[in-house]
Amino acid sequence: MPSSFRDDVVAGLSAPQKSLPPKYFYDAAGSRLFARICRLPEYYLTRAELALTRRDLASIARFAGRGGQLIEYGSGEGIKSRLLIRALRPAVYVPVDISQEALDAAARRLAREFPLLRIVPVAGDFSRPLEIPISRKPRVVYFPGSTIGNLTPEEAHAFLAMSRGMAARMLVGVDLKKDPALLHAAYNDARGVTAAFNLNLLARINRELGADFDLRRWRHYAFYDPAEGRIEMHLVSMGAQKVELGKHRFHFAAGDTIHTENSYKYSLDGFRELAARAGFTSAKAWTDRRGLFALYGLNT
Ligand code: SAH
Ligand code: AVI
Repeated sequence: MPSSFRDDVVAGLSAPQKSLPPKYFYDAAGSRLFARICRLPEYYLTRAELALTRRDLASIARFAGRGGQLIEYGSGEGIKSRLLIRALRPAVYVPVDISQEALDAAARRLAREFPLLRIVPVAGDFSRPLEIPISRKPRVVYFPGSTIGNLTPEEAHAFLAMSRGMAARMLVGVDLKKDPALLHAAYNDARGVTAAFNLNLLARINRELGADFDLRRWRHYAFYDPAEGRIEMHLVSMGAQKVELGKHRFHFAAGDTIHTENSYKYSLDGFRELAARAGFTSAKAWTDRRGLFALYGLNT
């Protein structure tokens, strides 16, 4: 049975190391905050992926093939999608996103820009089996933005294997290992937008589930763990406090954290190995000029 937001929150806050699934960041407010993150000077990921996609668009389109079905997971605002659609001219575009608001807004914009394109949006959680309308045309799966980095390597493996069953080719955006200072800055921006994005998860739990998190008593904390190769995002309790959610009571001591997100960073070879384990026989990588980010073209 699919678990609900409430069940996931109660389960996550009941464990010894409290955690919340990052897919719940993206309500309407969270999707707007994420769109602001993408424009921050410190958040190089979006600019680097856009730059390499623009520069290598012809070769990316040759790899992906034209006129087929483009299935995009975690399409969000659809900025990169627009570039790809222009170059690939797919017959059908299937954006998949958990955020109904982001999905609707992007589909409306793209329909205006590409009036002849058949757009079939699917609102849902890509970590569970989803009904994706499959056409008989050649299919390519697009998973940009380093959203794969928010999955554990085991989940990423399962996702790649699932995609391989759906399309012979896949394009995946992957954030690369780099100077930890750059990584740290990207998740600790000076304007505090990432902090607001992180705290919005608690605000959403208050709004939708009627909990009573006092947002003034929580702090955003993000750090890079080089041994794990990941950014960890947490919310830290500023003192002993109790939070009520329906019949549940959660107690937090000063310094207790709720782990809200991992963002894995891969080496070029590390991701190639992951793709090979998931059954892709070849992996081509396009990188930006500073070597910060890679877009992989995977082939079965
Ligand atoms: N592709 C865009 C957005 C990345 S943000 C870019 O490259 O900038 C991650 C996106 O994935 C968000 O739009 C979020 O709503 C969506 N998302 C996160 N977890 C998801 C899940 N489990 N299922 C479906 N969509 C998810
Ligand atoms: C969507 N995802 C790839 C972002 C990331 O970089 O892990 C989410 C994010 N978290 C904090 N800033 C951005």
